[in-house]
Amino acid sequence: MTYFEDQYPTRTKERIEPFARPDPVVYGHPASYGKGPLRPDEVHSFEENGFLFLENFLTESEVNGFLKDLDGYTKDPAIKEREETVTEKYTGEIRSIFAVHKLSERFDRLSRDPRLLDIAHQLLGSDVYIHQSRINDKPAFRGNGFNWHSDFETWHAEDGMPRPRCISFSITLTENNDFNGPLMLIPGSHKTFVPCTGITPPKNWEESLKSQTLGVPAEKDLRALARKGGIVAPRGPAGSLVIFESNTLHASANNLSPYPRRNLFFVCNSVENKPVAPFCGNAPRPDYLATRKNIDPLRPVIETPGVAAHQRQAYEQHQGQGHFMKEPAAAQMSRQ
Ligand code: 6CS
Ligand code: FE
Repeated sequence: MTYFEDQYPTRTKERIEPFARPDPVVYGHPASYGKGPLRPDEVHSFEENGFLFLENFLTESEVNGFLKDLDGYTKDPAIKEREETVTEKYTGEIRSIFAVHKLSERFDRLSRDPRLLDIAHQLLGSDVYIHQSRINDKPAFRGNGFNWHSDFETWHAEDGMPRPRCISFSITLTENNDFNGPLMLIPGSHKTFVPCTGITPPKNWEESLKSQTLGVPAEKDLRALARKGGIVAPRGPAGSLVIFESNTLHASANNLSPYPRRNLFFVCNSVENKPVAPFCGNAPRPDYLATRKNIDPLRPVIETPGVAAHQRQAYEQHQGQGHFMKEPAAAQMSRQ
């Protein structure tokens, strides 16, 4: 049986000092960084900062299609009752809809669109699958924010994700501006793993998805990393894309503005990094939060109208050229 040593201890009683992540950010040899939709300088920027911001990634008509679906969901009582839908603690409004790629053909296609998939392959150096998808809907005037955290810290502790070989694609379905609680990131924070104190209670997600208290770094650790890297809040029109590394510290403030903030997220995890038993010791979270069943590599939907012929060719050439890195056997070590 393969065991994994816990290289990222967290959710402990006693404090553990932050440490440099032992794993790479971008997989594959730097000489092959250019093999994919991102330019080498974009790959280096992602590696350095832990995120990349691309404006106008989707066309207005594509965004309107997603918004039409989302409007339908927010008006549908059956969607609100779904286990995968998280509502706001006090207003009862929809806060997040998980497993959105399972809800509609349109979202499923986007999760397999080569414009995203090829970037995931380029950065993670392997086939990928959807670890999690969601829409975070921050309504005008009342949308609540998200506390500072590393997604990987939660996915490692509560989902058993062994290593940070995972990226999030966040697509803005509405403009993200100074006032409606845009995503804030700490550049460079992805290179440091910040263990968090506090034992994880069973079914923690029933609380944490409404208001996260566990897995929030200590203020002194946040202050130190923000002092080193600053804080950036990518703002731009609907259809923009933020690609961020699974361990990049991020948060977002409440939305007191009259402008809704609706962002779509797809999380691509390497097939070399499939979840094992949760490192916090609890039972695994539901599949809509962390895919465990039927983990098949994502294959492109290349008849997507928006995909240009050259992307299709690039994708097809990319296959079977050994660009993908297998996890070195040594990485799988005995688990205490
Ligand atoms: O627990 C999770 O998986 C979710 N929680 C946050 C705050 N970000 C990632 C993810 O949506
Ligand atoms: Fe997050």
